[in-house]
Amino acid sequence: EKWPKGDEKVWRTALRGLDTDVPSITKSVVNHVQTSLARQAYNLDNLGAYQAAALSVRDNLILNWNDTQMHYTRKAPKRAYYLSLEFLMGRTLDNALLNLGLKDKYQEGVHQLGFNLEDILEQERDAALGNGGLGRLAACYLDSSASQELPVWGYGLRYKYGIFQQLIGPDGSQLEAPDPWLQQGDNPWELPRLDVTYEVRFYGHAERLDGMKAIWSGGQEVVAMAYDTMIPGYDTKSTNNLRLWESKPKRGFDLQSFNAGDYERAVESSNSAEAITSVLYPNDHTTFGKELRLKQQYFWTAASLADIMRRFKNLGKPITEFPDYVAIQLNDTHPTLAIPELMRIFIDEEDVPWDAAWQLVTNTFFFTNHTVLPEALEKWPVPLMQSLLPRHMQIIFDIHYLHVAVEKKFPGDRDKFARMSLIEEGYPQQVRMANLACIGSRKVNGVAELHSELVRTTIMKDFVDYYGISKFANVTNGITPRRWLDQCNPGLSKLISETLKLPKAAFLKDLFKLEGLLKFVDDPIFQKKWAAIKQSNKERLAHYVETTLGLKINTHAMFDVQIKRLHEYKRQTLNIMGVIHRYLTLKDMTPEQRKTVNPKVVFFAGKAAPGYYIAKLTIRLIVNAARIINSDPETKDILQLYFLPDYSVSLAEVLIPASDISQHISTAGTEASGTSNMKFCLNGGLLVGTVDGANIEIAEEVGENNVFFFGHLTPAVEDLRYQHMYHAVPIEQKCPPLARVLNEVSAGRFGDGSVYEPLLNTIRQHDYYLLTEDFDSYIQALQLVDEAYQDRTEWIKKSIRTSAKMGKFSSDRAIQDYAQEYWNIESTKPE
Ligand code: GL9
Repeated sequence: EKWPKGDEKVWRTALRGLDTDVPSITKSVVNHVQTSLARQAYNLDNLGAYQAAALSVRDNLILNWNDTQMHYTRKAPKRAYYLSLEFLMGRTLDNALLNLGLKDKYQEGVHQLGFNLEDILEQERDAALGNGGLGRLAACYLDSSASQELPVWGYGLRYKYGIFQQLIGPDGSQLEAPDPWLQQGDNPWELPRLDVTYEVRFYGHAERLDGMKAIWSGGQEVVAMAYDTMIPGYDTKSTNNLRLWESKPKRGFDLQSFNAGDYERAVESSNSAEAITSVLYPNDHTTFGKELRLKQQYFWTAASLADIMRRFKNLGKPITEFPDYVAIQLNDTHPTLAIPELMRIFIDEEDVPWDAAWQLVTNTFFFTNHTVLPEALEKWPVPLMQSLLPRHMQIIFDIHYLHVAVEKKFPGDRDKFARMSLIEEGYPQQVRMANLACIGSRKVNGVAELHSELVRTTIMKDFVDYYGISKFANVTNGITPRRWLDQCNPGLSKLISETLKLPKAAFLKDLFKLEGLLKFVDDPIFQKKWAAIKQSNKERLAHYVETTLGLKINTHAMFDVQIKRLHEYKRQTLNIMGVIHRYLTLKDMTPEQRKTVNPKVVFFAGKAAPGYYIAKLTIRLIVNAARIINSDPETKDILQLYFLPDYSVSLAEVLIPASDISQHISTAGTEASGTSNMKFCLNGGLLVGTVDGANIEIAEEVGENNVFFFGHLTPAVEDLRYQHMYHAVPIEQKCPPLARVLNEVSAGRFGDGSVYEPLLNTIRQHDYYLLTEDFDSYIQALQLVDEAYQDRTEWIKKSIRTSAKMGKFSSDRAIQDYAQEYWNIESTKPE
């Protein structure tokens, strides 16, 4: 058949693509107002303007996306797939404009139409399909993959409700409201793929056939439907895909029960299918063993693997070449069921013998661990798995027996064998997902040097003995400099570009180029410009706080920021106790003494898991302490305290560029990496922190004299905890200043003290996170921060040096590492 059909000349003109001059942009926006939105062009609000601009930008993305995907199909390179239950994307429009290089033109275009681009951008709701660092890391990695023209797709779930909206109640407690992020009308950034669907089975029975094969049948089937989100690369046409699955009932109604007159049951089964992708679980670092969560995990891995398998089969290659075309990264243990699922496909559907199938599987998967906290290690009860996924439970037992071979390598070491087992004994028995992920993957990595070392020496120690060290490596996390410098801090990005005499793309694609700034550290004019940008970012934050909370902030004070999920190990309690200590110290001073004190504003933001009682009490204490401190006429000019509700990616984009100092103060050995620490430094903020996670590598880059370190080191933590358990010294002796703070809280200085007893007792009693051990050195470190800030020129130099040395922490570097050392994939781009 002739191609194209019809008149070739007509086709060629029609296919010319989109013009991106300003008149074409305004025309496209107005067209979308009139057609896609069916609205009156002369009577448009900011929301309408946002929607039309988004649709217009999307047209560009779709064309690039089509070309990129077509190119991948034709060229058939090896591809990598990033399986993550969380993608914390934030807003898209600004990022898409910057990556396409169209921001200035859209700014001009919408201006001509009577709108302000900044106001339009504010209309977009965050896509908050993640809890924190792990989900935001996935988002940064997608940006870096596309920007480096790597054939990488993300796979996740399209939750109807993202992370809950946080409200603060009248008594200062966190309240949770649902986040119906899709209810703004259409989400312009996703393409529903009515034709990309797979059936996913639950329950039923698995019948063993000859050999290792089985037939899994019966039970309940639901449908997974794909929604595609375009991921534009920066300064390239390459546009990758994030495919999110939505669950739907197999048929609108179960006709059989409908016919039987059981209308209610018919509707019920349709409800339960939809429930699977209805909500993101809001827990971080804890697992609850909920059946619906396991359903989410299987639903997502089964649909993703079916999709990957279909794409592989279209290549027409023998099944034995699967790992030559497919690499799959498991983001934590959440997608570990992909391992038995791929075994099931190979054995039951593709007739691959067991050993060969295991060989293929273990050459396909790579596993990243994101925490060593024991409460985060996923385990699923065997009876639950047996009922929900009977065939997978068989396969896991088969892998388990195959794995019995470990006993041969370490004969007689029954303890070691028990620790390495896939099945934890007990009532009920449980499947250990980290062990399964480890033995089913080619490589295992942690997310910062210290963390990877802890993975090797603690949770994976026995496996290191068994497989050898080379299977266990490190990839230090990174952040995308597009969003976390250019987008959130355009002033700084512009100054850097002017100073280095380089186009922005040069350092945004090669962050090591920032080192060029070191030459200007002592240049007073440059210092002044650098400081002026920080100042205007502080004013931008103050404006935000004033318009949203109605509070006035002293922008000439030092801005001290701690923003992250509320968790005992992250020690927001240490911070708030430090603030109260500062308040009490100020109160002890004479008015004259107070006049010599440099003012400081302390910001907190972050969500607590809805069931995490102690974390929620910490929020309540911060909010109520803020009410007292901010209204104390003796101190309010020199100490202010704010808890900003509903922390999000968008709020981080305002807070981070405004910070002078930020806090990363986890008990040593508990924070795997942290990634906001990198974001603060990139934007010229300094760190006060413990010797933990990526703080250590940041200090290696910028020099220890530019970081305010304090506290005990990781090797001391275990012994200290042991002492606290068995030879506890009362807090009054151990740490009198902290004891005083606790007593003031207890005595009701910040509202009914009895409310806080359970929180205070975590410190008085076992003090598992060692606040009493680190408090004194913490206060000293803050003292040094105060002193350093007095010498403003020296501070600015530190700030410039810090930012200049952030090259290593670009997610481009991290993704290159994965691409070369793990996935074995190469860059490739459409013409
Ligand atoms: C985390 C670690 O706690 C962080 O230290 C790390 O930077 C990120 C990304 O590797 O992963 N692991 C984890 O479970 N979360 C992390 O942030 N939790 C959340 O995302 C809430």
